[in-house]
Amino acid sequence: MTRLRASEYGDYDAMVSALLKHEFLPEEEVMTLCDRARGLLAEESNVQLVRAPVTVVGDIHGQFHDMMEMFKMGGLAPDTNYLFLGDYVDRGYYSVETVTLVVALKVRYPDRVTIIRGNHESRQITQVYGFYDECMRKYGHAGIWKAFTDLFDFMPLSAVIENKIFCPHGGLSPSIDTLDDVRKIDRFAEVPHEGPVCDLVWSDPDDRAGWGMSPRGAGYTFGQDITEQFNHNNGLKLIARAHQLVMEGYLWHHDQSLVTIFSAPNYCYRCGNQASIMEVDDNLGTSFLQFDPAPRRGEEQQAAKRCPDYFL
Ligand SMILES: [Mn+2]
Repeated sequence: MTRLRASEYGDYDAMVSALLKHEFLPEEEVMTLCDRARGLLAEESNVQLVRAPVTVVGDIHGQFHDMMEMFKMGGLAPDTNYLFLGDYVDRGYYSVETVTLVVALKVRYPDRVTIIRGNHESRQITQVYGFYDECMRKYGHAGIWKAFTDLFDFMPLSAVIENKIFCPHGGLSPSIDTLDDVRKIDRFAEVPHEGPVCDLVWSDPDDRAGWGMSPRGAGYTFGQDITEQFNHNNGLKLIARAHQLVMEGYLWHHDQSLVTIFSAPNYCYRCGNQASIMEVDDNLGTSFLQFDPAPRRGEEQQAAKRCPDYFL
């Protein structure tokens, strides 16, 4: 693994501190950060092994101030280990600040912070749902968007906590029976329109058994039988995933063999939901910390009536 030189830790400490204070990061520093992160992520597995204890975070979607509320509750790296399940960008007004901080935490604390790819960590989706426009607005050209979306290709597709809790952004795939099937994928590319990578970031659990068509138009729905078979085949106790708005911030499915975690409170500044993060202790016990949004500020105050669909 490419390690920071001792002198560089100080640089990244300063960068993390500045980002936590919501200071603007100059373009050259963002570029350097993305370069460094790419080197780190390139070495990681498609199923990145994570040690307990760890706190698992679902979708954030550019709600930077709410992420600060989350850190107040959950603690900050390196005191708290974090696993972020993707969807850092789009929808909210602070995708740039959010993804920059998450990546900076990864670079500063590579063994304590794990980041995986969500369906929004994609060139195509970010051009429609806000991140591209925000980069243009904040940096004046598409270079920062290109640097981040190039980095997204290197993010792991999933993580596994102590080989017992499997964590993709979305869900399972009919093309994947085992964790080794995931490990064999060549992931270093844009999220495709179909196939196992697409399914890992797009699929959802469902009350109906078996595989179903997804109303999202990408990935599949899968029933309790699929989840239980997958967990049994792979010696897993749980699948923990994000990707769906759930009003309490977390929701158990499939007789507690799968859980959804959603970490964007009052999603899109209008959904009225609580958010949560999941703490996994040394014995792989799980507990949920729920949190409400930070007070609205700036553009957030004009945010009502946006977000006509919540599928993405
Ligand atoms: Mn998603």
